[in-house]
Amino acid sequence: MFENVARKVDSGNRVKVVAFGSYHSGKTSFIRCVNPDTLSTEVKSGSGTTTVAFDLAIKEHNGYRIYLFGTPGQDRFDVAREVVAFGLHAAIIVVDSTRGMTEFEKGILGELHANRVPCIVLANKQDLPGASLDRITRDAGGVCEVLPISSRTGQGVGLVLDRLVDLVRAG
Ligand SMILES: Nc1nc2c(ncn2[C@@H]2O[C@H](COP(=O)(O)OP(=O)(O)O)[C@@H](O)[C@H]2O)c(=O)[nH]1
Ligand SMILES: [Mg+2]
Repeated sequence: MFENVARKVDSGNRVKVVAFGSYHSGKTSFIRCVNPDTLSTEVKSGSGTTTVAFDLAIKEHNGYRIYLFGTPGQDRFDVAREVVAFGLHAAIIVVDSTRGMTEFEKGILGELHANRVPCIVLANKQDLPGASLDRITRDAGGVCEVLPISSRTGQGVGLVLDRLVDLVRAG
């Protein structure tokens, strides 16, 4: 899925970041936390809502213009994920820290790592009892940085943007 990775930033300092993660890990919430004006495509599903295309937040940060895309987490949307991921500079994997990394999330992390895509794992939902940062760090297997966040309270979100810019700058 990651054959088309952008290694350079254009003259407008535009950076494409794509958020992955299983169903209900908090991708849409994180992207809304970055920019509350986020455009989303959600439909009613069961007792809640689910993303059927992608979310997009645009955020100026440290001299860069970050385009943050969210992908649908369900298995059957693999083609949509591939389309949204095209030409990305960096990726984040949003994980629900109360359930640990899913096999799907571990698979995406492995694929990102194999293709040398700069990546951060976000241990989301740190505000909930039962959230474990250690477990997510173990699950990630030391292949990339793991940052604790809460998309509900906003904890850690600014640092994620700092680190993404650092990763892209480092190439
Ligand atoms: N307590 C808590 N709930 C969260 C957090 N992030 C997301 N949620 C909730 O988890 C559910 C799924 O979130 P959503 O952003 O739609 O997940 P997505 O399927 O990955 O886009 C929603 O009910 C959110 O309100 C968080 O950091 N803390
Ligand atoms: Mg969503």
